[in-house]
Amino acid sequence: MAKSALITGITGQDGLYLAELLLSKGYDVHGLIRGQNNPKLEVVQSIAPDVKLHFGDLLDTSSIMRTLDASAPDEVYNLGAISFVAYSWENASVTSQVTGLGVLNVLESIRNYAGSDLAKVRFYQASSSEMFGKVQEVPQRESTLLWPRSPYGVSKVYGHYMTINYRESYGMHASSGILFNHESPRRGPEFVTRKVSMAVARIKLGLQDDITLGNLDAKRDWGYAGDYVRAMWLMLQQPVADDYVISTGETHSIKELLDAAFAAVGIDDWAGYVKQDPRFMRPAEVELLIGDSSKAKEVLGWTPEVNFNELVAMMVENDLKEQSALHKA
Ligand code: NDP
Ligand code: GDR
Repeated sequence: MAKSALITGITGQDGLYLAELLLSKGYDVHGLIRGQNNPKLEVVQSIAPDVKLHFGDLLDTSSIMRTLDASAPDEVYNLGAISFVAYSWENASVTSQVTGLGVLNVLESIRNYAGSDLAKVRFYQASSSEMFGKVQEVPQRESTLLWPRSPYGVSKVYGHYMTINYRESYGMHASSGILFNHESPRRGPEFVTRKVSMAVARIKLGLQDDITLGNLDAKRDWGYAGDYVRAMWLMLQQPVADDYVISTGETHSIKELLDAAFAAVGIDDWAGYVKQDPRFMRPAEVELLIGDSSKAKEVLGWTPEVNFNELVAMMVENDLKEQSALHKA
C-alpha cells in the first residue's frame, strides 16, 4: 500500500518541493493549508494537483488532529512556520506561537492520534541554522552550542528541543533537520537571494534602476531547496531518529551574492546599482554561517548537487523569464 505523508507549510518553498518529491516516490501526499482564502492554494493545485489539501492552522490543535485522522500519515513533515527572521522582531509573540508552540501542537496531536502505537508515525521538524546565531564554533555541526539572535531563532530552538524531548520521553521517531539557508526560483521575494535575483533581472530588462539592501557583509551557507528536501525524506527512512546538519560547507557574503547575480546578466561592476538603508539592518545580526554536514553524508548518504553559482544563475534566469513575461502581458 502507498505510504501517506502529511506536510504542514505546503504552500511554502520547501512544502512544494517536498510534495513533488514524495509524489514521485508514490506517496499519498496531504497538506495543511491555512486561511479562508489562501492565495497560494491555486499555486499548489496547479503545480501538484495530486496533493490533498486540508484546512487548518498550527495554532489550532483540533484542526491538526482532524487532519491526522483524515490523512492517516506514516510520515509528518512540520515545515509550517513564520519563517522571515526580520519580521520576527516586530511580531515576536505570534512568531513564538506559530514557529515555537506550533511544533508542540503537532507533536501532541501525533501522540494523541497514534496512542500506544507511536512508532507508526515518523516526524520531521524543520530546525534551522538560525539557532546557531552568534556562532560558538566554525563550522557549525550538530553538537555546536545554540545561541539564537532573533525571536525566530529562539522559537526554532524551542521546537528543536521539544522534538528531541518527544523522542527521548516517548520513543517517538522524531528527527530534526538543522537546515542552512536554501533557495530556489520559488523562494519568497522578502528573502535576500530572491530580492536580489528579481532586482537584477528587472535592472537588466530596464524595469528598475537599483536595489536597496541592508548588511552586505553577512555570510551565509546557501544551498538549493530541491537538494535539501531530499535530506528531509532520507532522515525519516532511517531505522533510528536523529538530528542532522544539512549544508553545503561553503559560505558567501551578500557582496558575493551580488557579484554572482550581476555577473549572470553580464554586469561586472554593480556599485552604481546597489544602495543601503538602515531599514533593512537587523537589531542583532547573524554574521557568519557555515555548516558541517559530514554526519548527513556518512549516515544518510546525502550530498548537495547544485553549487552556489549554479543556484544564483538558476534564480536570475527564472526571474528574467518571469519578469519579461509579466512586462509583455
Ligand atoms: P516559507 O516561509 O516559504 O513557508 C512557510 C509555510 O508555513 C507556508 O506554507 C505558510 O503558509 C505556513 N504557515 C505559516 N503560518 C502558519 C500557521 N499558523 N499554520 C499553518 N501553516 C502556517 O518557508 P520555507 O519553505 O522556506 O521553509 C520551510 C520550513 O523550514 C520553515 O519552518 C522554515 O522556518 C524552515 N527553514 C527554512 C530554511 C530556508 O532556508 N528556507 C532553512 C532552515 C529552516 P501560508 O501560505 O499560509 O503563509
Ligand atoms: P535569513 O535569510 O535571515 O538567513 O533566514 P534572509 O535572506 O532574510 O537574510 C540573509 C542575510 O541577508 C542580509 N540582508 C538582507 N536580508 C533581507 N531579507 N533583505 C535585505 O534587504 C537584506 N540586506 C541584507 C540579512 O541581514 C541576513 O544576514 C533564512 C530563512 O529562510 C529562515 O527561515 C531560515 O531558518 C534561515 O534562512 C536559515
